[in-house]
Amino acid sequence: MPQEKAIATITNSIADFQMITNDAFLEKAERLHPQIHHHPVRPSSEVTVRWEEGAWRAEEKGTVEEALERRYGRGDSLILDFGSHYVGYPHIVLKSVGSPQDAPAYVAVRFGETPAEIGESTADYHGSISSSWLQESTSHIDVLPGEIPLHRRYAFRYLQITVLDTSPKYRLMIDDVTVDTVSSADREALLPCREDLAEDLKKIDAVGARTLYECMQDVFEDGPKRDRRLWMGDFRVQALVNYETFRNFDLVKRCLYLFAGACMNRGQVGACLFTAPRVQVDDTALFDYSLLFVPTLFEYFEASGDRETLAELSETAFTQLRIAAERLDQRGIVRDDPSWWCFLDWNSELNKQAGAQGVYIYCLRYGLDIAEVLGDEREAALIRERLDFACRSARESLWEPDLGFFVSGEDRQVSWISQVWMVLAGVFGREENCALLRRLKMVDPRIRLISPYAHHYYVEALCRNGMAAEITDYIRGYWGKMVDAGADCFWEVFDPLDPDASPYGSKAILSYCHAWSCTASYFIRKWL
Ligand code: RAM
Repeated sequence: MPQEKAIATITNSIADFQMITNDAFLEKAERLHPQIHHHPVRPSSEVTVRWEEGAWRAEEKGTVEEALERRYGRGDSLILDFGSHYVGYPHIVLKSVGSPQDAPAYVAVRFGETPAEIGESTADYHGSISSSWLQESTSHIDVLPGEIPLHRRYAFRYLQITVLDTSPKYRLMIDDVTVDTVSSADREALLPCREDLAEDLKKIDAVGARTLYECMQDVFEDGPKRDRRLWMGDFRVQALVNYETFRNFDLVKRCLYLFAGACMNRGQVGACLFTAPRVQVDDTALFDYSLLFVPTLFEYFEASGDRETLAELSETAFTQLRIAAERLDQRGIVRDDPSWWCFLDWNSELNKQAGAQGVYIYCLRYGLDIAEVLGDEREAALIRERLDFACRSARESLWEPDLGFFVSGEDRQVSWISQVWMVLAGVFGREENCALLRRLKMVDPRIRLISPYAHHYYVEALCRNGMAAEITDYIRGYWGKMVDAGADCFWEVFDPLDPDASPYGSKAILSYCHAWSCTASYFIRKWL
């Protein structure tokens, strides 16, 4: 695939962007600011990283004590392994030995969630998103003993320290290395998974729960390395896993209030939010992400029983459905366009029209649930009407009986994700849905699922259609393969057929602890 095709368009700032705030909602979100749990962690060994059999691998070199006894001069380097993935603030104290320190120590540090980020040259990075996400830093230390000044929070398992210079008269030693790890998830609160599960599934569940733990910070972050922010699509699936694991309802509630408290034009929920220096919705609108506020709100109510929040935020949910309805053409089909208007997945060849229609219908159903629970008959009637229209239109304009698939866009593309969302939308009944899912597997259309996020919705479609018996093998074959490849947390992108795939044109910039991939734990705990 040519490079330009592999790199996704990730900007779609809207020209007349405005932020619409609701101060009462933002104040509620502020009051729900989570407590952050701190745990100090030390490295567990020294490793070397090298390229072997087509991948960067870490190999044990010795103990941390041995590394701390060594003296380091210009050009020397060491790599410490913390034994698993952590998010936190590292403290690295250096001291000088030999003659008095007659020049600053000049050191570089690099952090890697995987050995690849240590092995690959960051100077060669030419990806489509900022290189500033690469976790490295250089600094001068004028007075030793002293700490390497690191102000950022890092997400990593591996830490490389390289001495760029000392002086001919003194050497460096490492006095102490710790990391103050942080998460708003209480690790004591993690519900145990079923005892009788097979060991490999327990391992997959543990990696999923760890992924969520690492991403639970001030908000549900998409990835603690990158983008470190609240994305609606990621948040929806994180909340689902959270209900089965840490059950931190307040963090979900906080994020719901943040999205509702800082909307885009006309009250549209933004694709993502920043929380510092102040709450700010990004100027990116994604059709599916805005809509996913609706199921996220309803599922929060189902899990927590918090009817007050459901009532207070219902108008925000209904607004998303109204705005989405405006995008329908006269046939009742979501209008397509060449920009990055809808997400669904990272497949750069994917046409989003049919998938978007599916998301719209799926979210209408949750909207109906909300209206019914609240006894809002007027809204319920309106949604029922929209539902009928959108389903009928999908059957008439997007269903291709000769192919046995839903088609998308002008070129009538058949993709995996279009079928998945149409099944989830319930455009047909269960029997037809099951037949469609079986046909999908058999025919295996070329436009396949790339991100763990898209794989989530495929597995969800199986579960909701009584095909949960098939998910065990699927979880093993997808999330299990990441574990086999050494994942401490699940990755942002994983395509078993193209292990080097990256939507940003580089593997070094990928997030290897990415929230939307933690949902194996949800399926294992809720559906197996
Ligand atoms: C990336 C992140 C995020 C995702 C968006 C669409 O920036 O991976 O998790 O939700 O894309």
